[in-house]
Amino acid sequence: MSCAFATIQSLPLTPENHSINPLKTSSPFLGFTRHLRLNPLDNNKSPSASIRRRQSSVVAVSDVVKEKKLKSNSSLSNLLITKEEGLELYEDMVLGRTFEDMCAQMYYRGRMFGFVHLYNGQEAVSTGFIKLLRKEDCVVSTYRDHVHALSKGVPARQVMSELFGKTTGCCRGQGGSMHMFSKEFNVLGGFAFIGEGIPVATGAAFTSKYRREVLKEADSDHVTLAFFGDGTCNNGQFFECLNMAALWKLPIVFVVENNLWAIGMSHLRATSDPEIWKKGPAFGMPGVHVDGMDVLKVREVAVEAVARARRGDGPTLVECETYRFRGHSLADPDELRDPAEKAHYATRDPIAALKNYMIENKLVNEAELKAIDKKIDEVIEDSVEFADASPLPPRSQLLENVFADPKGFGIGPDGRYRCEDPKFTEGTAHV
Ligand SMILES: Cc1ncc(C[n+]2csc(CCOP(=O)(O)OP(=O)(O)O)c2C)c(N)n1
Ligand SMILES: [Mg+2]
Repeated sequence: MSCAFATIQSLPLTPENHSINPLKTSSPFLGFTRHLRLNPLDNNKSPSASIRRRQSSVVAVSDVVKEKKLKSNSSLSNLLITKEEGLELYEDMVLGRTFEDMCAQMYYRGRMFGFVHLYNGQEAVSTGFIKLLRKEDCVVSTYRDHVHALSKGVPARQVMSELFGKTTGCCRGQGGSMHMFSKEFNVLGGFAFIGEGIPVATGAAFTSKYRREVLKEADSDHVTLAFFGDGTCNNGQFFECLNMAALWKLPIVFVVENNLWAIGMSHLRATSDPEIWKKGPAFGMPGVHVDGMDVLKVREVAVEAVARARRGDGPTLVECETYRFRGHSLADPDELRDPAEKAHYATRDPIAALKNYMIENKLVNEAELKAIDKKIDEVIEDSVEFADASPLPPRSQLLENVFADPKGFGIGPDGRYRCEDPKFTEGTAHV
């Protein structure tokens, strides 16, 4: 696998090899990509039709397994994971999915406020990457951040309480859905502005390197993962940070969760070259495309990308092709995406795929997985009860950590909090 990374990195960038196809490398997991021949301006080819055409080249777990079995007569010696690893991945994905389903219920019952963006369908990315990390490693997320925080170890109680705006939340109820933060677990946010987290992650990676090389702290080998979406890759911060990270060989992995949509804008219509992974080699770092609906493949790529960062070899850009099973946020009726496209990805549910893999390979039985489902149901129920019973922050906490002059901002000329005015949020964008 490392050989595939080395191949990508060491090639000189010429027009001939600019479009490197890592499928030709030695690993079936690393960097396979489609040769997109899409013209976003061609009206005869709708984005969704193009997406459907691409699916033929997406490799499923079962294909990889078949391939491995062909190479070896021993079916058990060549499994992609151990039973313990499989159970850990399964439990983490079920935790993410069940948590988000509960969020939807609580949101529609008016228990949480503001915008809530769910992660259903994308679990293989969070689990495949974050479960490989150590506690000291950092994760930087977006507004779709609950599941990243959970995978990193932030207890469900703290995340749910944060969503309920309670003092027991991981930000004492001051952050809400889009701003998960945990000093203890090194979750550096939750960011509502797209691309805003990428420089923060780059700074965290710089800190690790500075500590090791300048302050001579030999144990400072922390890795930072920056998660962000396909739409965000058209923002300037993305390019600036790729440049800095490559220039300074920072211990960071840029993880693009390409769910094909930025709110209602198709990735294929918005991006001049939709193959995001290619931007890695353009900056002198490996760029990898992976099937983000397949936790085992994501993990295989993540193992190498994280190890590369930890041993001081620098950053990697990983594009995970995935799909969100719900609308952009819980306020989005999700009427723009083609039902056929949604149905297609529903058949590629990453949790069902891992479950089938483990059962087909006799790593686990149904009863063992059901026991995990039940345990997680209890964890989520408990998180809701805990959040419900927790106190609301005092009003005096409202302006804590607000650095702008509260007069005119939080407090009006009459000395009252502006948020008490029923018209306070009038005119605010609803996305
Ligand atoms: C700087 C900035 N510009 C615009 C927005 C409005 N906005 C909210 S979500 C979003 C789309 C982001 O899409 P993507 O990066 O693909 O992430 P996804 O929602 O698909 O996870 C936009 C443009 C924003 N939050 N921040
Ligand atoms: Mg997107």
